Amino acid sequence: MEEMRIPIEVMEIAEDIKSMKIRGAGRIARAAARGLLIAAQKFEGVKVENFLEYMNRVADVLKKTRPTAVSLFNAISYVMFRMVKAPETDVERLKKVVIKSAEEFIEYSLRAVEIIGEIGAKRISEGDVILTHCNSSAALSIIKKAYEQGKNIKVYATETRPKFQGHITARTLAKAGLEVTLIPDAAIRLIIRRVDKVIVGADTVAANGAVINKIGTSLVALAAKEANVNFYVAAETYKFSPATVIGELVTIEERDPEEVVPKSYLAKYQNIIVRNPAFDVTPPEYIDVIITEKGIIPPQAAILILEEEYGWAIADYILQATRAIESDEEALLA
Ligand code: RUB
Repeated sequence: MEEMRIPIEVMEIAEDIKSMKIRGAGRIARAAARGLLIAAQKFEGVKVENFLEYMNRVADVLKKTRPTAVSLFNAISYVMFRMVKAPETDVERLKKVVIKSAEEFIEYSLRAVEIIGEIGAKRISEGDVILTHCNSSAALSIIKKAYEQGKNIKVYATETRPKFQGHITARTLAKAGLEVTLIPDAAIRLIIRRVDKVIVGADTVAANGAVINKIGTSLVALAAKEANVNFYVAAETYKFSPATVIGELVTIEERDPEEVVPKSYLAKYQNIIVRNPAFDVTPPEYIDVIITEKGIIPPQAAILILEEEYGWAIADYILQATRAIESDEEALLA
């Protein structure tokens, strides 16, 4: 039988994530869940094995869009794990499992951002000056909530080169009524002296509490540490990476140099190398707390969140590693 083609709507979601039309770790995760949902709805056929093979192909396409935000992979495994473990033996019922799981994930994710706002706003005091980098829905949820509670706060938003996500942040906050000042990234060390708190989002939180976020975040953290300014990270628990528990490193996305300089520049100066890493790693020593929907934790407690939320995934990785060792040993003995 001919392979069922991946629906155009799913390919469009994948393309929108790649091109950053859909961006930000939370949005990417919800878009991937929506992609799986649409794929399940559109499947035509009655054979379970065909459905599973097709859903795995869809998951692979979505996983290949951007490499750094673990939220993407966690959203996909949330849905796919439930599909694989479901006792259902007919396609229509399996489709329902996928649709329900994807809806559950999306709902959970939106709620988590709201709860982070509620919890994080308690850490914001009247008169605070806050600096944020890039554009994080979780970080903005805290800032907006504190403002809605009547706290008189001001915000510095970094431009966030080369893609200028800071402009989205500035516009969002200004629209909500806040006083916001947009600054070039290079002004961070000068401005930090006027700042009380830094709040940023996360693409991935590693098992040791290191936070991977938009390029430049670790420089903000460095400046904050030097100036004794609190550094908060707002991150839903699906941004914690179970693979880092077994030693996997987080891939830092390197994007097209054309986002940094125009094509004509690259053509003219062919002997100049232009690099465009999209994320960096902020070590746990630079982070005061991580604000999650399950509460506020020190970065060193990331492993506890991972054990609680992703114990099953970690156990699975360890099982795979054990099997690999055993099969190596068997090969040696043979
Ligand atoms: C976005 C970015 C954001 C995190 C968190 O990078 O680094 O800070 O994804 O965002 P990009 P959120 O623009 O390259 O996707 O809190 O909205 O999930």
